[in-house]
Amino acid sequence: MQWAKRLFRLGASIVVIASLALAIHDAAASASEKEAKIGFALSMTGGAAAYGATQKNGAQLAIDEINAAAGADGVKLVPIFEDDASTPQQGLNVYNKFIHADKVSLIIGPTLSNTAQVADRVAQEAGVPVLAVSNTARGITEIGDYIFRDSLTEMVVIPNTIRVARENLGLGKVAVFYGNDDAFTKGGYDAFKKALFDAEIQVLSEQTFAKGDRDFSPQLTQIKADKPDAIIVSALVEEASGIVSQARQLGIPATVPIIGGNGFNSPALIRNAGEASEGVIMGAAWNASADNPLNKKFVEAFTAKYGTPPDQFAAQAYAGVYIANEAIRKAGSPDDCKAIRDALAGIGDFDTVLGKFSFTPARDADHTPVVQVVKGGKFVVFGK
Ligand code: 1QQ
Repeated sequence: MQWAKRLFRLGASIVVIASLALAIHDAAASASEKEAKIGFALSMTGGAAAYGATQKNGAQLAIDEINAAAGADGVKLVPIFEDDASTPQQGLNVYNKFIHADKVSLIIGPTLSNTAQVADRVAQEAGVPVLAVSNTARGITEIGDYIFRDSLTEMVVIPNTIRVARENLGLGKVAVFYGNDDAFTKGGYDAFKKALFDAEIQVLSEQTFAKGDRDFSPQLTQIKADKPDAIIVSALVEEASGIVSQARQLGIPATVPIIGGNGFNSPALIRNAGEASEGVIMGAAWNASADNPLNKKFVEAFTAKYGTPPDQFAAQAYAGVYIANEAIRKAGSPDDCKAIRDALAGIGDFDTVLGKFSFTPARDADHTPVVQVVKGGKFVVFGK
């Protein structure tokens, strides 16, 4: 018995010593390995959660691919995912954690422009570069020279949407419906208003709603009475889904198309509004059918990994990680924020799933927009 006990204790000590030695070895190895911490502030809860979930999947896929290909002397990307809860306050908390506790090299996010407007200021002040992958409102990159985005702005996408809609539908007069308490929905409204004016399309009436509204029937009843050729809507997907469903329930016929902005680019619109979403048109930065080899590979890999095809938000997040990785590699030192910022500014003609990618001198995205329509429960390219 005594012998057995001693033998057991001896065995246990050997295990402890061996695991200590292993731990020391691991620490030494990781100290010599190059790592770049990237903070992801994405909406996992709240009104923008439908966008955040797919952004996270797109980002994770890119990180897995990059790290698998990095090799022994390559830089490993270490993602830190946090929920910005779709609110400016939580976005700010997450940014402060990334900057002061995690000491990240770069931040990707936040999901909403409304959050970016507040949170990006602390990153700019701290000199930590930010790459937005879904902010489309005006005034985001103007916050400062550390703020970049790979998401096309509504000021670029919407004039194209209106032009294509007019050419294909012959719009003469429309009603406009928008959220008046969010940076993105208000910015989208401004962009629509200007594009409609430039295209000489008459605006019969303007209606507003607020975040979290569920009943849109008073405004839609007014819109129905105006008899527009189309309804222009600037909304995030939760409210957009309610507006689309209720418009058809109130008897506004499918011959009066609903035309939306970037908020409509989530499959959640089709899930929530079902049949009523058929024929809804929206401007986008990307469509799944885009015929470039990187995009085909991405759509296949994403579908295989998650069992569902990617949406535009997944594509922009995936492209964002590759753009960030390119800048980190070019910077030469994975935790030098200033060098990473400068390398980001120098990115041009870079192959991505969004096509050849360059930043404008104002650090915005610069590539061709598309127009999508919901057909057979899918987003397909609209127009000639
Ligand atoms: C913004 C947007 C949203 C639709 C992103 C999810 O474009 O907030 O700028």
